[in-house]
Amino acid sequence: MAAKATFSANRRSSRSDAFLVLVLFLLSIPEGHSLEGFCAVGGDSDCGLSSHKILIKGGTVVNAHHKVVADVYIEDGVIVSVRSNIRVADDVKVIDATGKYVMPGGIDPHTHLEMEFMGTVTIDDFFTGQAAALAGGTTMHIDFVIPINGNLSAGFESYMNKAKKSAMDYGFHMAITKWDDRVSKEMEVMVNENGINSFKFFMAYKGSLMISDELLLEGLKKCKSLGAIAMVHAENGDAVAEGQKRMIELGITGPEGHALSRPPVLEGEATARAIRLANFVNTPLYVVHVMSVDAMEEIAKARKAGQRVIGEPVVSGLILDDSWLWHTDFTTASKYVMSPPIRKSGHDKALQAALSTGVLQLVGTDHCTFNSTQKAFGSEDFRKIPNGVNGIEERMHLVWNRMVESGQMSVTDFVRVTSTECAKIFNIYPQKGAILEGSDADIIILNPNASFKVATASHHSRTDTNVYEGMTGKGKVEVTISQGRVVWEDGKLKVTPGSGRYIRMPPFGYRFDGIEKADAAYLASLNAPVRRTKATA
Ligand code: URQ
Ligand code: ZN
Ligand code: ZN
Repeated sequence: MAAKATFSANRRSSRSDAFLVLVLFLLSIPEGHSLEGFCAVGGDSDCGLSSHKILIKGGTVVNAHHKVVADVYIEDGVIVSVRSNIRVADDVKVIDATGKYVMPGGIDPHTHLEMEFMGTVTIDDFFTGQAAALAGGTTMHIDFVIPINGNLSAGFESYMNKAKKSAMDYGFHMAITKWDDRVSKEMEVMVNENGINSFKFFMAYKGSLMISDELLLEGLKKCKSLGAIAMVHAENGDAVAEGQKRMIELGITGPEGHALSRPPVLEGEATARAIRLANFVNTPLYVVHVMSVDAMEEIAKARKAGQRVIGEPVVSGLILDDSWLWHTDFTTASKYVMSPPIRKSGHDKALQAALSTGVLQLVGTDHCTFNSTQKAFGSEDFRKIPNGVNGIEERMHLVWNRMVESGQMSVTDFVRVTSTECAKIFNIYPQKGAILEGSDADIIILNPNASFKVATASHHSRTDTNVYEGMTGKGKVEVTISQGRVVWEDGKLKVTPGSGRYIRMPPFGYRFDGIEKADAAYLASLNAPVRRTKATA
């Protein structure tokens, strides 16, 4: 019921607000920043803010549960009909999808746009990051609000401002970086008034974002009471600090020191600790950016034992290995610095297998881009290299190529791990993550016979490097439809700043079903307190 109420409330976007933001945005474009390929005020009619009527004809419509050859008719940003042989009037744009897959737009559960981090700010903002996303077939993302000096409301307000230039739908998780009564009360406001249903706890980044086990326990309890998903960045931050000291003492100051200072064992330890604490509290746990076999196996063990644990691998962990960090060119090596680190060859294959067998559930990017000038802040000391890699534009292509094209995953499972599961976990399904009548018209058309190539020269992110540079593969997103409008077609992007909508995510998603019954069973099993007769002296 709650999900339904949000479903329509989320649609109450104001076109005039969007137009105002567009004008303000255009006035604020820094000199030298090219708008080529993006919409401008007074551009052609395809670029306008008006909705379209679209018929997608003859494609294979893929949902996580089913695939079928059918037509899809869209009007006013909503999917109106999914069936064969839909007939339409002449004013409807018709797209022939014969021989192609028609799938829900990707939802990236893990991004950091315009985030202040390690003394700088990620280079992609809510416009450039989303433009890149749309060109790669992702139509919604969930970004992480970072509180300002621990203040959640100030952080939320700041991110709502940053997101005014959005060109597609987005939602927010929120980080918790300190604990007191005010934070606890503000979490209630975030969930009950501001549409946030997940909180991230950093077990690493000592001295900045890292929290203690005591705080994590308080946070887990609070999340449970609010029906919010607790998320963890799982690395032992104290041990990472020790590992960094060790590397510096050994004279290892380059990017390889990053990987060597925080080995898989530290990710495995923190993952196991977070899982056990979540088990103790009996609340769902979402482990972000699972990068190692060590962490994955802890998740597998807990899930096998019946615990509600969700594991999110990211594209970099699935596709890359750490050999790049040993590259002799600093600019090349430093672009691969992220945390937890990209691991040795072998971890990638194990994570792919875990994804294809359901041990891990959905794929994010952790899109957190810094350009080569920003990465060079750490040219003398790897501890100062801003952590993060790109991926928001490449995720759909790389996952398709590595998982589906290779035969490791079905097409329906591709939809599940890139879109549907995210919508379900964060309680916005079937508004998002499905091609069903009544769902939002966020749709991609993928041609399995066309090829893609990743190149900095042609990507849409603002960054000047790409960790997937030169990669090629089969399966190309030829059309992206966002909010019922074609925004990517024939290699051209038609996006409008200010047209994106904030998607509220209600609490108590399906991962909470039955928790109270499990709690009641636990209490009944205690067989305590024991009634005793008074001890006689
Ligand atoms: O840890 C993260 O998720 C962000 C803050 C930084 N990027 C990264 O290296 N993973
Ligand atoms: Zn993290
Ligand atoms: Zn992240």
